[in-house]
Amino acid sequence: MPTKKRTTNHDADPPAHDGVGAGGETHQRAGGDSPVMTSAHGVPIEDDNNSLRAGERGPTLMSDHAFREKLFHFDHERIPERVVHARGYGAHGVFECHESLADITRASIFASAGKKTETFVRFSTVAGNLGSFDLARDVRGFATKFYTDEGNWDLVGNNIPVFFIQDAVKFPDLVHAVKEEPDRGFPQAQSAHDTFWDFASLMPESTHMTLWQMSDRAIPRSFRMMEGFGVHTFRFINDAGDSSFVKFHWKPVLGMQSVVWNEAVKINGADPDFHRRDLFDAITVGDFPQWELGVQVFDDAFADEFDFDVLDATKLIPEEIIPVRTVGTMTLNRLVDNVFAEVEQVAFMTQNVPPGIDFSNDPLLQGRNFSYLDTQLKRLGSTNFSQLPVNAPRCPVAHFQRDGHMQMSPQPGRAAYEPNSFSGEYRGPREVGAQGQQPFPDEVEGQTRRVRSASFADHYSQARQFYVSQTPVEQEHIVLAYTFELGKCEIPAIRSRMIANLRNVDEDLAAGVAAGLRMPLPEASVPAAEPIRDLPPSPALSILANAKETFAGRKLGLLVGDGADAAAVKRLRKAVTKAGGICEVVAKAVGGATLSDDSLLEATQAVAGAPSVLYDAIAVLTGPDGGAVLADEPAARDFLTDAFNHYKVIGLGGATDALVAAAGLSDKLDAACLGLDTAKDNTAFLSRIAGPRQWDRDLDA
Ligand code: HDE
Repeated sequence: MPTKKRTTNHDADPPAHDGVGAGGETHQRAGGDSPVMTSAHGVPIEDDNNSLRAGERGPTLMSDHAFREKLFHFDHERIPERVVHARGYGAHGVFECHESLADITRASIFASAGKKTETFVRFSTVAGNLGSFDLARDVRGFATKFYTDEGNWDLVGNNIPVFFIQDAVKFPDLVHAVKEEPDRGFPQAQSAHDTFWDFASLMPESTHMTLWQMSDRAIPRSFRMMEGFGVHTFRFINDAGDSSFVKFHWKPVLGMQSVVWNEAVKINGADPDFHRRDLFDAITVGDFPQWELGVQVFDDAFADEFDFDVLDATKLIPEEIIPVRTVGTMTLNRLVDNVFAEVEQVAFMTQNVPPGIDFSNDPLLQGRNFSYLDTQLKRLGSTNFSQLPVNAPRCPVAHFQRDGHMQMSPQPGRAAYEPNSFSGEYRGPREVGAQGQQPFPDEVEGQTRRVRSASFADHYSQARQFYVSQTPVEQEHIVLAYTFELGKCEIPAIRSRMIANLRNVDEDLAAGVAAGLRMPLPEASVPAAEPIRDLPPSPALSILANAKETFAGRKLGLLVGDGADAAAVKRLRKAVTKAGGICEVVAKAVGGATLSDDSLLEATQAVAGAPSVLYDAIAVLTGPDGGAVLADEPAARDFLTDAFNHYKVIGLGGATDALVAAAGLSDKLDAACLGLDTAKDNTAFLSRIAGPRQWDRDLDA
């Protein structure tokens, strides 16, 4: 992997700030490379350090327009944050189509193999506010804007293929339940509190989604290592007007990885920006994240015979029944220039679909199609938000919509209406019939009623299928997660009601949670529909069963003590880089460590600021002196103990005994604690870190 650094253009030794204004000649250049500072209206600024005063120590004057403009703009810098998915991070990219899908969709993005379309992606957590932390146990948003040549397509998905509710009318309730409790303003960015589980336990349709949310899917290692899903059933429509149903999937090329809960809790303290930093760093060094776009395409006949309603967003279609066909690759290859302008102002809307893609009658999707347009006006304050660079289509835009706040376009033409009898430049655009976006001519029948179809009623069978598709380690994590979250509920009846629902999913799961909480097992709740008990496991649903043997895109924390063997350090760093990973040097002080050959190895992090939770695996290399020094350093001891408790692979080279003993691990080292003294050790270590964590490690020993 390249190890290019992002240019900082940093002046290491700028002139000291003396509070005296620039003054003097300012018309073209202020000095060096700096352009002249101006007001928002282009007037050069005389002095950006002192406001205009009447007398040297007198009052500030209203006539200081430059000062007033600066404060005025600052006072209005904030816009309302998103009501959900407030905390996010994004990047630009490109989607490349692998094969023509013209037989099933007329969407131009899928017209031919090799066709490229610009994209912008925003990843997010759901519940937390803009300033919350990245490793919340939460669903991740995975929203993609494709700037197609027939208009924008926004695939506004999540990293979990199902949702909490079936009807959009319950969305405000769900969000109010999961957000901070209104009478106290906490807890922030988490579902581990009474109101969320009160709602979830009273809404059995959310059970399947809570299984996913309590699984390791909700604590991903990286945005780059999680799947994405369009969730709803959509429609493809081809040139002949034929339609098929389609579900969209994103599969990360690096494979899926998650962290463990105790690690997530600590990452939030050590680096609340863990996920955004990870994306930033990867793109900066040219290790561009990639996902394959996949589709599950099916027809009405399948929809009619499937055990569940394909319009129900609390259900998925197992890949073993309808395989995911890979149709293209997205590569994120460009960071934003300005987070506010792009990540905050990007406006995703489910209703943005180009010709060839259409909606199904999923009641959740139908509700979203109202909500997203509405919310953008609230957030961005003008109907012209579509003109912001990140939102603007890359294809021509022509209509008779006019004016409004912040109109950027000097729209030409005399007639701003249709029909008109002008010609040429005055005439304006006209609709194009067959070329335009045509709704699928769906047959609609039945009475106008507020009703939930009986075909949506089985809330437990797929929840159970998800659970039985997990490896034992993953099942244990789910039990622990429910136990943790329900343990944060103060009201025992809420815990009990949730466990009563879980009994309809899996008796061992319910019993495990009840035991974890030290509560009696309640009676099972009465399901709305008798669950289908015998759905077969779907292996595609497990993260661990599908893990890739690779260290690519991951990070080794190399703790180096004074006197460490210079050759061993060099060998390890080279091998990790060759494997596509990053080797970050950590030392007692950020200034670095002195190696056996007396060279100074600079560190990226001091160990006190770089706990091992920031790394996928760790290694310690030290000489006799350094080992003892590190043993005296609490953060160095925790570095080792935490890595061990998080089942990580550990490499130990040189005189590490004192540190290992101080970390309390002398008698515990197991098969995933490997030596690092020889080239052969190095190879074995590299191959081991490409594999899974040491899940069967005995933490009680
Ligand atoms: Fe959203 N959702 N949502 N949602 N959603 C928003 O739009 C909404 C749902 C998702 O990075 C809001 O611009 C309703 C499902 C993502 O900018 C809002 C319903 C899925 C993002 C909104 C849902 C999502 C949002 C808030 C129930 C996965 C972040 C700010 C019917 C398929 C997009 C905004 C970004 C954002 C409404 C349910 C994904 C209020 C009414 C299901 C990834 O419009």
